[in-house]
Amino acid sequence: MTGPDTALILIDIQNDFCPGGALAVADGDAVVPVANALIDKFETIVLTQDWHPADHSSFASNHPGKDAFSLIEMPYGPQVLWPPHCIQGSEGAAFHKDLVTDKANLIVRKGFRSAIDSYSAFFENDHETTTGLAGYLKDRGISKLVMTGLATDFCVRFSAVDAAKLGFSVTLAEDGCRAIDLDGSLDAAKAAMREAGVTLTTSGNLTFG
Ligand code: VGL
Ligand code: ZN
Repeated sequence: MTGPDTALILIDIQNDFCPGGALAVADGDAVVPVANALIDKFETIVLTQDWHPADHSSFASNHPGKDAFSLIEMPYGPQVLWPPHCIQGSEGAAFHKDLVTDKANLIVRKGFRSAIDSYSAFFENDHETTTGLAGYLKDRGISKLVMTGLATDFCVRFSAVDAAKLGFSVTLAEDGCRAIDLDGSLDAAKAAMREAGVTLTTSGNLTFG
């Protein structure tokens, strides 16, 4: 069991990112047993849940003439357009049925404002609007984070990098992650995480101290 200064953050382990989902990540459901095994080792567990209104500006369907996986410029910077996914209250937005969610202390929903996406669990895509998660963790005396989930190159990447920038010690369990991998985005994500000081390892190699 880890100490009270450490939390497990499980990113977006939701139906739409698993095989058969609207934005399926190859082998996405393979992360579920890895996440469940980790849950037993932590006192503090936070789940994130991608949670979009149907008119969300990250959906290609809300930009006539634009294709999914193309890039547009938003007031806050470049944004990939996605197939509609994780619509609030839908089955696609629900956590994978085998994920053990009962032990979660907090569920952080993100991407709920139509005008702005939120990959990171800490800041929306303008990199300024906070979700409040850092305050929650700091108030509880948590300084170390273990992260895993979906997708490595988007929500996991930005959550891990933001957490490291905020001063948390961040370890990524790579076997509990799967990537979308658009145009080299997985390699870019790994480089960005390493650059930010995130430790990349596997769940079997985590050292708890
Ligand atoms: C994600 C794209 C759009 C993710 C969420 O969880 O990585 N990716 N929304
Ligand atoms: Zn999303």
